[in-house]
Amino acid sequence: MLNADIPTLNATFGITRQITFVNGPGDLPMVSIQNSAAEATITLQGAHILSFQPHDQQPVLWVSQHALFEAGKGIRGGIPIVFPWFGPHPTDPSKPQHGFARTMVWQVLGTSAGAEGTTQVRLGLNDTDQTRELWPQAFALEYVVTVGSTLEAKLIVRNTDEAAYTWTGALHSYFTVGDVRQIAIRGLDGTMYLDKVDAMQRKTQHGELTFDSETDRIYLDTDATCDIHDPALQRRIQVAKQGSRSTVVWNPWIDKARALADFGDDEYLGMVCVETANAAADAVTLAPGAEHRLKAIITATSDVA
Ligand code: TA6
Repeated sequence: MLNADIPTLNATFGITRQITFVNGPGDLPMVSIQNSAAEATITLQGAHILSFQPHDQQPVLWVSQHALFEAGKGIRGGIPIVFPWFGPHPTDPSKPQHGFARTMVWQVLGTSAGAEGTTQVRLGLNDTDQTRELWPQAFALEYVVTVGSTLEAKLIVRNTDEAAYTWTGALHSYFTVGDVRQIAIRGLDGTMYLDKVDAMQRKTQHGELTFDSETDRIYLDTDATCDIHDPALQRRIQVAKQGSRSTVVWNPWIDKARALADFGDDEYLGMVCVETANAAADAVTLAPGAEHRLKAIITATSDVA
């Protein structure tokens, strides 16, 4: 069914003590999920996971204090969905950066209480006149979010068109860290990357990744799990993935943070993006009727070894 008002969404898809539909920040309709393991919220605009917090952890996802919660605007933080192009549009700079999936209103397809106390929400987005103006292809997106002690986010892209097409995208995950200057990301040693802050030069990662300046990299041809080691918060966030050949790592550092209206000047210290992506040379081509599954599996543990 097409999205209705909050009472109708609750009557149709609510689950007692697990799933409630509410007006979230900026009055954007939002799914609020609670179960024995964790809490999470997802706005219907953008199918945007805003928060995920296991009961024994600090918030796993980061959202800026300056984030905009407005119809048609991207939200700075959480997990924006990037589709059908990653970064600027390849030929038309007037089109929105990172595509349109993050700013469209998604439909609720279903909710369920799963095994082992998990809770699942399924959201969908199909092409419309509005999307076809930006990108002429026909598609059906389904986003399956499973909340338990681990957060699983699976984006299924189905080509419902009559011809093959190619897309890029990402689950553009923003993570909370204690102090980005102290963290280390492990899992990318030996991986080639495009360095966006150095004219897209191709470079190779040596050892773990640490941060002392603006960092914006597309690691290519990697299906590795990444671990964010965070001594300040004394925890490790593991980002495992499926159907993803790229991992994007981003921290805007000082100057870029200041230049972004929806990003506090000092907030770069408390976040890092580790994105489950298919970008640049890892673009996905789908035959008519074919589908692709892009999945992030996110687990926080109190462990800094
Ligand atoms: O994924 C990294 C990136 O593409 C950066 O280049 C940076 O600009 C960031 O995404 C945020 O993009 P946004 O359009 O949300 O401001």
